[in-house]
Amino acid sequence: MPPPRRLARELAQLDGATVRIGGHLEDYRALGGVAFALVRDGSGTSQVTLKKGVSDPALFELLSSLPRESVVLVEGRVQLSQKSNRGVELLPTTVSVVSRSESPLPLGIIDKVPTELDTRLNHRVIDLRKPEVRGIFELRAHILAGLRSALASEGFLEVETPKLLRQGAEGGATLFAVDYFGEQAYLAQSPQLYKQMLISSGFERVFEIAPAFRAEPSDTVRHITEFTSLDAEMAFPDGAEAIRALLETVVLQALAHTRTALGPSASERLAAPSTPFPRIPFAEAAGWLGRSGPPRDLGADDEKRLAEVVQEKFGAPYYFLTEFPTSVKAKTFYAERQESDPSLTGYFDLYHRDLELASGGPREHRLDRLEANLRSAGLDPSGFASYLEAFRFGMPPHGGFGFGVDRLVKVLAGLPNIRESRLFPRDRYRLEP
Ligand code: AMO
Repeated sequence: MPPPRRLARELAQLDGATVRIGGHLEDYRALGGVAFALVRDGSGTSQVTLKKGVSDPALFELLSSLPRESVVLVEGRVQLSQKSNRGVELLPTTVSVVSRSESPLPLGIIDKVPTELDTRLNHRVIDLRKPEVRGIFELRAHILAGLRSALASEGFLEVETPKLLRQGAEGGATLFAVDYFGEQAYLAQSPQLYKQMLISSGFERVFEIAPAFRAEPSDTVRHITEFTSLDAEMAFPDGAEAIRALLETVVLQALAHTRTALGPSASERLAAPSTPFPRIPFAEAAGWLGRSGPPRDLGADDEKRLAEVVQEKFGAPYYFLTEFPTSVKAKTFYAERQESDPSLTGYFDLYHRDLELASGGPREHRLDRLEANLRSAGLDPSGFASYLEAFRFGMPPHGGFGFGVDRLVKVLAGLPNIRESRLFPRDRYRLEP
């Protein structure tokens, strides 16, 4: 019986033991009378040390001829060693090749030469072997766990809604059509209609973390065609402010959870931002930007300028843009128009510098007004019969938000491009791997 396989991070506790390690052969270097092989597993890298006159000469031959990234199993004795960077090394007795890598590699794992993002994504399986790339997904997993536990502790029930739909919720231009047994169906752009319907079912507080699909033709560092949306919806919110306060709490708790999980290795980007985040009415922001005429949605240049002004005035990275004009949200038929001024909604966006992270607000829960909103968005209410049914038999006032998880990961990991926040991103030009 061979000894059990151990992970690189366990070796320091196993001085003197005979163990097996297994993983990718990251590097092999011969220096005079000694040679070092680095074997990487999911926990880190082990140093295998071969010594002339001590180790089997066949092992030098085998390891020196093996292409990098081949998978090997190495059996040997663990020895603590001041000379090794890791403080521990493995003195091998046998090496078996489990899977020989082809050579050359499409991209290097340990070479410091920068590789184009496109090349990295084309060979993503190899790219993901780099510890710093894998670290993004460890961070992502902590952020997701933090978001989940934040919402659960606020009394939200996690739900899953269908992703194959008969109608869109976020405008026709970004719908992906699917042939559904001869019928036209669409991939969900968001769980918007379903999270609202669950409020009518009496679920009170729900959230979902799931893929959302948008046929987004623009090739930017912040748009992808498949993203992860965190959606929350609550009954009887105490105005838009209660929804913003929830979003703020969720961001703070997710950051706190991630800091705790990562401990001392947590980066500065995870530090708690001061609260409350500034709340800036849309009209005021438009004024700062020197805009005149009817309100228009912000473009990328406006967002950049706005972020600079907010930085100057408040020194705050996170802020809310509030009270979106009804005309800017004309397509957002589910957004409630303000009672006191129907030219405004209670809708808001959460920004981190110039990047929109989330949108939300109070919903229209009155059937007649909702139908009117649908019509003014150019939509036929008869196409939304099952959604509208939820409003016919008693619908509580409600509200919530949609939060782009990949954008949050982009910010917190300091990534230049949102594509790097996903294992296998999808965009206008990329459908594999
Ligand atoms: P919205 O369309 O603003 O609102 O989307 C919510 C958040 O989702 C993220 N997002 C994207 N992330 C990456 N690539 C994309 N193509 C993309 N599109 C959107 C953004 C955005 O802020 N139903 C409403 C939410 C609500 O009212 O509850 C909605 O979907 O971070």
